[in-house]
Amino acid sequence: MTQASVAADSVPTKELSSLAVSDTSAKHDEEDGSDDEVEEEAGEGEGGAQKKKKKKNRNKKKKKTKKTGPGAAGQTSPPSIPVSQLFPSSSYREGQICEYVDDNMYRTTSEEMRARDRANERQLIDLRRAAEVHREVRQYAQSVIKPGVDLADVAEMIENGTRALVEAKGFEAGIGFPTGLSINHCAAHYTPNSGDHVIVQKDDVLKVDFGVHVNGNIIDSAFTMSWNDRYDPLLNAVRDATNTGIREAGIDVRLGDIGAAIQEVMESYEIELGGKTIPIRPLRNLCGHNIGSYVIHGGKSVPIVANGDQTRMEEGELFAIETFGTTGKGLVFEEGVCSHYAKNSAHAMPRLPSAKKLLSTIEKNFGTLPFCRRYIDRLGESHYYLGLKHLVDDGIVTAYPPLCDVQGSYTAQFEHTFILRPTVKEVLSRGDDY
Ligand SMILES: [Co+2]
Repeated sequence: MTQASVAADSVPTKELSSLAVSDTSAKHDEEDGSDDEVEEEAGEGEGGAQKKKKKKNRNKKKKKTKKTGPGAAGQTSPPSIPVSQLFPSSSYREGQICEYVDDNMYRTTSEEMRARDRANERQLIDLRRAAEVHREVRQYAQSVIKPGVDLADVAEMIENGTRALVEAKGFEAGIGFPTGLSINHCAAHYTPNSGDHVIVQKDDVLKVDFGVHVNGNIIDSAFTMSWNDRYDPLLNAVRDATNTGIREAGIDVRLGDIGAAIQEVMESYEIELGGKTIPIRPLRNLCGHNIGSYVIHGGKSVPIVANGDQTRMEEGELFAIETFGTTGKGLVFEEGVCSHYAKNSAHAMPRLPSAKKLLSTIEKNFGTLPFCRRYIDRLGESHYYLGLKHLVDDGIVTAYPPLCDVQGSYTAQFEHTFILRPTVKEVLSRGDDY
C-alpha cells in the first residue's frame, strides 16, 4: 500500500478456499464468470443437489493440484502448504543482506550491535515467515495472471493463498492489507468490491500489491505485470528506481536524499508509445513509508522525488520503499469507487447505531490493519455502507480511494519491505523475481 497526499450487496466467500485462476479463465470462455461460485454459496435448500454436484466438481479440480510448484521445495500449485511446515523450527530464509557503508560500517562486526540484533530475533522470524508467504503466493500469481482473468478471481486466489500459507488466525497472522490490483492509469488502491468483474486485457499494465502479517509485522511488497514488451522501459525504470531507493536507504540517511536518488534514476528513462517518445516521471505525490506494529503507514514518508525532507531513517525501523513511474502527468488523484479503508489509531465513539455495530466488527477483525469491503462481506455483514460512510465522515476510519494519473496514461510500481537491523539492512521481501 502507498501513502498519498491528495485531497453493495454481499457475497460471502469464505468457502472458496483454493480457487485457481487458471480454472476460472476457462469459465469465462463459457460466459459463466464466477457466478457458479456464488450459486454454490446461495444454494442452500432447494438448490442443495446442485450444490453437492458443484462441490464434487471442485474436489475433482483440487486433485489435479500438482505436488510441486514454484516457491519453496514441497509447495503445491496453487500454494496450500503453510510455510511453517516447509521451514521447520522457524528456519525461514533470510532476505537480501546489505552491509552498511561509510560511518555505519562498524555495525556489521560490533558486538554491541550483534547483541541488539539478537534481542529482535522474534520479530525477524515473524517478518521472514510473512516474506516467505509473499514470495510463494506471488510466484503462483505471476504464473496464472494473464489476459482474460478476472481481477475478482485474482484477488481471491492471492488472499486465500495468503491465508493458507500464513495459517491466518485472528490477530496472530493473516492478510496485511487488501490486494491492490490497479490497471493502467490507476496506480494504487483498487481492489474489486463484490460484484466487480474486471477482465485483464493484453495491453494492460497491472500492479499487484499485497501484504502479509505475522503478529502485526507486515510485509508490504508489489510488482507490475504486462504482456506487451512495449512497456518494458516503464517497468525497467520503476524496478531500477525502487532498487536505487533500497540501496540508498540506511540508518541516519535523510528521506529527501532517497527521494532525490529515486527521481534521478526514474527520469533517466523514456518510452516510445504510439510513435511518440515519452519521458518517464515519478508519481510525485505517492510515497513509501515506515511500517509500525499492525500499522501500515507508520508516520514517516519516503518520497520518490527530491523534496528536501531532512527526516532520517533510524535503527530498527521497518520500511516499505515503493516507487511509481508514469507516462502521464506525474500526479495522482482520487478516482472511482472506494474499496480500501483502515481504522485510525485514536478515535471517538460514533453515535449512529449502525456505525457503532460496524466499528465493533472492524475492531474485532481488523484492528488498525487496512481492510476492503469484500472482507466485511465475507464476515456476513450486509447493508453496512451507510455506517461505513459515517465512520469515514467522523474521522474514525480513513478511506483510501483508487489513486490514478490521467486517463490514457500507464503507471508501474515495484515495492519491497526492508528492516534496518542494528548490524545489517535486510531486504525481507526480495525474491528471484524482483
Ligand atoms: Co506500501
